[in-house]
Amino acid sequence: MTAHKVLILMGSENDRPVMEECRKVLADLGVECEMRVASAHRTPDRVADLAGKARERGFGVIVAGAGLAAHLAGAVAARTTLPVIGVPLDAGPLKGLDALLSTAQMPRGIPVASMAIGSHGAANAGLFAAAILAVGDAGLRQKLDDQRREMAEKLERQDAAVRG
Ligand code: RP5
Repeated sequence: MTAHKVLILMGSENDRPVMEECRKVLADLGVECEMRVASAHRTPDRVADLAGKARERGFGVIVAGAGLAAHLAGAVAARTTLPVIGVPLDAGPLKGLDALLSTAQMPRGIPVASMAIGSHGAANAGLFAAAILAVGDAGLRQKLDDQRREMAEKLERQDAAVRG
């Protein structure tokens, strides 16, 4: 069975406004997703349960957004071989650098893909999740190609306006 859904996890409801960017991107592409709050250190059993059962529940990719050095993406990846995309969030004095390092610097053996800090990373996590699912879904691939073309056309119009 081809898995088409994306599970979006976040460490706190306070992460939600940024992680909604991921959900919006996936909704625009018609990709079904489920969003849940689960913390690597405050609700580790929930994280383990969600990650461990994700494949059998039909998810093909997991996106994990967290701030500070909460290492949610790594904790999720420890429980599944589904692709895990981490979104480091700005939630403290280090402005997300702590979360970036805890996501990007995973030790060999348990990989996570790290996006940029904050809303650009959350949106790109949605696009990257869609790109992974599109490997086995020609319709989704076409939607991603169409988006890229529209983006380029918009820049061409901007260039024409600037050129005068
Ligand atoms: C992390 O700690 C969460 O992902 C959040 O970004 C950060 C702070 O959590 P709250 O105190 O806002 O719940 O686990």
